[in-house]
Amino acid sequence: NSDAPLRPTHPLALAPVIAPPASVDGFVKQFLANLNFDQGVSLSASDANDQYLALAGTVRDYLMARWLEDQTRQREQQAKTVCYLSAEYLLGKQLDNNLLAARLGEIATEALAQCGISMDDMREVEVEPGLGNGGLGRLAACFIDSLATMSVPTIGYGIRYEYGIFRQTFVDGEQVEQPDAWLQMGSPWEFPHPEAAQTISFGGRTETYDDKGVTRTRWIPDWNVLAVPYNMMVPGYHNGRVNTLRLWRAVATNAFDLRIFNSGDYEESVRAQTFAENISKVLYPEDSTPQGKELRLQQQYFFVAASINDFLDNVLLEGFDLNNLPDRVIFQLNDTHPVIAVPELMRVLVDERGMEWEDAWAITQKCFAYTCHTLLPEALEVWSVDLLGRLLPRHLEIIYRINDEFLDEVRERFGDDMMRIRNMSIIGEHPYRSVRMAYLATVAGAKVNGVAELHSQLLRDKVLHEFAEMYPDKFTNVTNGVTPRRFIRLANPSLASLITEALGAGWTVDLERLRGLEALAEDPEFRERFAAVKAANKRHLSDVLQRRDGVTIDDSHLLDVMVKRLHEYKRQTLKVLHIVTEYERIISGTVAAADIQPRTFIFGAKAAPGYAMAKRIIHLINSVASVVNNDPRVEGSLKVVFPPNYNVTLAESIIPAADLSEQISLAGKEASGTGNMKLALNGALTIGTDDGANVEIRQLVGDDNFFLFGMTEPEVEALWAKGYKPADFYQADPQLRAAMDLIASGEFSGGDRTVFEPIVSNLLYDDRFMVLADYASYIEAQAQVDLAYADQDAWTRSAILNIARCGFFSSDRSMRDYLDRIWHARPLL
Ligand code: GPK
Repeated sequence: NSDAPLRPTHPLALAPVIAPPASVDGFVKQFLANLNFDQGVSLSASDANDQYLALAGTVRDYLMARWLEDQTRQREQQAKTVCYLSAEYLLGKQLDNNLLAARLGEIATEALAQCGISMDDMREVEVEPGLGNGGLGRLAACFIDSLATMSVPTIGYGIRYEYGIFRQTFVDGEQVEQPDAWLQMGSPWEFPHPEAAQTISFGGRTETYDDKGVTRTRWIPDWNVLAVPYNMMVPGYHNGRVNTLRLWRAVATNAFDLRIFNSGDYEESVRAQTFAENISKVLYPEDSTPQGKELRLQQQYFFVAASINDFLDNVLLEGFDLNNLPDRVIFQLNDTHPVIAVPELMRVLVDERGMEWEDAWAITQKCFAYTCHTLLPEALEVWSVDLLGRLLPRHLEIIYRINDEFLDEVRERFGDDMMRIRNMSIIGEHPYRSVRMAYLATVAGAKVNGVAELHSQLLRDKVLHEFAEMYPDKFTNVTNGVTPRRFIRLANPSLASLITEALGAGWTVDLERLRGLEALAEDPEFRERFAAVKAANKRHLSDVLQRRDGVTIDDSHLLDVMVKRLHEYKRQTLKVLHIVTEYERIISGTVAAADIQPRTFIFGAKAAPGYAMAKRIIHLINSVASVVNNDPRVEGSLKVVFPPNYNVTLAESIIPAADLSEQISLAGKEASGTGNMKLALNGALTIGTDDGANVEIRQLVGDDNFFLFGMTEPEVEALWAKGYKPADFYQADPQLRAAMDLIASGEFSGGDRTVFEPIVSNLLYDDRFMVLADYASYIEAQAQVDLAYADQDAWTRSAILNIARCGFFSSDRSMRDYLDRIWHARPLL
């Protein structure tokens, strides 16, 4: 009968999946087939972009069998899955990473050479997907790399933004943002699955109805969009595993209205489509400060609703008993952006799956955990009840009920303490009624973690202390980490070879093995080889910058690096004051240029487009750079380089070349930092405050190999309590006065005193981040840096010790901590 399934007769069709042969010949054939059949060009007619797309397709083809096998394996084993919910993944380029994971680097390079193509040209063509802002987004990318490498069944869920983080350009020293059209030339690493789209609803109202004598609630939304999944491979390193990153794209449910189109109103006919597609149009370029934009809440609900329903509908087997959900999944909330997932899971369980509220709540509380990434109060997201109720009326009701029951619990525990209840309520009343997303996440989550020891401590003691009192066991720490594959093995291949030669190859997946370098730090020959690697990395950076921006750096200079988002709490202005101080000391004749340690200062920093002070600081850095770099009096002694559009790709060239890592935030403000880890692991010495993960770096590398300065967090608090007057510090310190006066005089702004006046007066009369209070200590520590650098061999020894002792900062270790302390999931067999 014609309904009977066809039985495969070809032997190939019986194999689970097929992969091309792992040989140069096999690669050439597959590459040419992709070029001809997928790109539709012959080799002789192809351009670099065609070749890149075919190459990426070829690498994909090699990974495909493993990916498909892993999907089967995960379905069969039904093991607990980590669902990482993150609005950002700052992935960086994929080609080298995937070649490395699949051990295809040499084969592919040779195969391309046989086709007359250079791998370096292919690397140039690739555009990095900038689907994140900074540390938080890059952390998510490191985490999924580690989870794949550790064979942990994971789905990364997020948003496929059509435009990622803006491309930064400088016009007369000021930041100008350009859209990041990263998809324009094709995006070979993703697989769209329109057939697996989820419908996501918004707006409308709720109503109650009678269901066989039980009163239930349902949501009658008034508009919806389709969420189309785009899957990306997340290959583990050398372990044959490939996990999935699933990013959602918003598409209109009804493409356009043909009737209106035919009537000639073309704009109106596509209005609905434009509206829907705006949801995944662009990444919000905010870092640490949420903007209360409706579209942002739409984005958040859009991606978490799609993710949760995808997991329940498509990942779970049919007939799965939802009472067992906590054994099958943990949804990790990467900051507050995905927290609307909590009421969404409740809504699905109660309204759609008919579960009792109490049962659903017990399950929900076991399925979520929350990572907080900040200490700045203004960065804790809140949504006005007004907006939330309009966009997601049922979710607001659910949040109210969660809060009512939670506050009953608070009363039971602590009595009718109005103050406490007002402080702990998920609903805030001032300045307007709003939902405090961090509190909702804390109440709903099985665990709440900070991202470095000090940060987790301050969360317990300050930001969330009343919650910590109520639920002491909920709070834990997982110190951040970074992937050694991308940030050592790929970014710093010469260092990687040196380490492998000394210790064997195992360090890439067991970074504590770097300890073995401690003994080698005492070996003069090894130090010499390390110094040669550092110098070569500086020359490589110089080549990159020459090609990119037409600037060079001198490999005899101390390379002083400050790369991170521009934010007042990170204190790029303190770095500028140091540079201006050095400049002023030379031009005023206080020191001879010949007597100072030559330095090149490198900045990399984007400012949120709406953050006026941050943009002004960028302008100041560029202005100082242009004066310093053009003044013959300091030529050969001081240079300031600020390449535009700092991103993952540029980080991979800057970090391996760095001598000095600037981690100079005000103590108690930087949650962790991860650039600090990357730089230390590449042999830069840190100058830093006792803040974030700097504390742990210093403990590990030792005081002799770290330049500590500035107030501690308790000292910061004490100074605030006493009353901080920055102008007093200005008055008391002639060197500080000279530097500030030079900026105020218009020296760096063509004589115009108004341009940087807001920066100067902010420092003098407000200075929320206590730049002036830490200035003297910073300058003193920088003098120590100069002294230390004068002894090159001792410096090199310290650099090696930094690497040897920082194995703890592998994101593999972070993942083990999450698995042990929070997720209780296991690697797949
Ligand atoms: C923290 F709150 C935020 C944010 O919105 N974006 C962001 O990148 C960073 N972060 C912290 O500032 C860093 O200290 C931390 O290392 C990083 O998140 C990852 O945890």
